[in-house]
Amino acid sequence: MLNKLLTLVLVREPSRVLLGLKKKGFGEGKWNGFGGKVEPGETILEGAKRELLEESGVVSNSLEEIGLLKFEFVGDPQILEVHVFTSNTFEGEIKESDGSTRIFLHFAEMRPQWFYTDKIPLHQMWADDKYWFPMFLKGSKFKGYFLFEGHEKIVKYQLDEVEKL
Ligand code: 6U4
Ligand code: NA
Ligand code: NA
Repeated sequence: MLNKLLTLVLVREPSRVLLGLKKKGFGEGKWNGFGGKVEPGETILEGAKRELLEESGVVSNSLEEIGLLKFEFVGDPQILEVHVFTSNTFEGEIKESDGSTRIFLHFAEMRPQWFYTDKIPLHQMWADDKYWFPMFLKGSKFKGYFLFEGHEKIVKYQLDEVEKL
């Protein structure tokens, strides 16, 4: 069976990372980067750029691929292949939560918010993030495999810092 291709984009400044609270669907209730399924006819990079715009409101022309993560769930033959990108520039306005946009944001899939790099909400993120986020924060590239039982428990994993993906 073919892997399911997904993207994940982490916009960052030197001391902050932009995350979104997922309000519905896969990963509901968790903070994460922006991303989603790669659609037929688009490249993985195009998919990353599109999902970033749809979910956060900003455009990045400097996405750099920094991670490749494979996820398997006990009892499910499908492997999720998540291509992780980062960007340290963007254009446009982040759809952040303030009075004027609250009604609109009520219907949005993600609620964006900046987090200082020493205050990443790992306890409200996917369980694998605590392993690879430190690698991302220090500027390393990484490749990993995680086997989940349900959506919270990691049964086994392998994770390596790499020079090249
Ligand atoms: P639709 O069906 O359009 O609402 P779409 O936005 O295309 O969904 P979605 O939201 O299902 O796709 O994508 C899942 C997102 O979650 C992607 O950005 C990848 C990310 N993701 C999935 N498993 C993850 C995990 N274990 N750890 C992590 N991010 C994960 O940090
Ligand atoms: Na998504
Ligand atoms: Na999508």
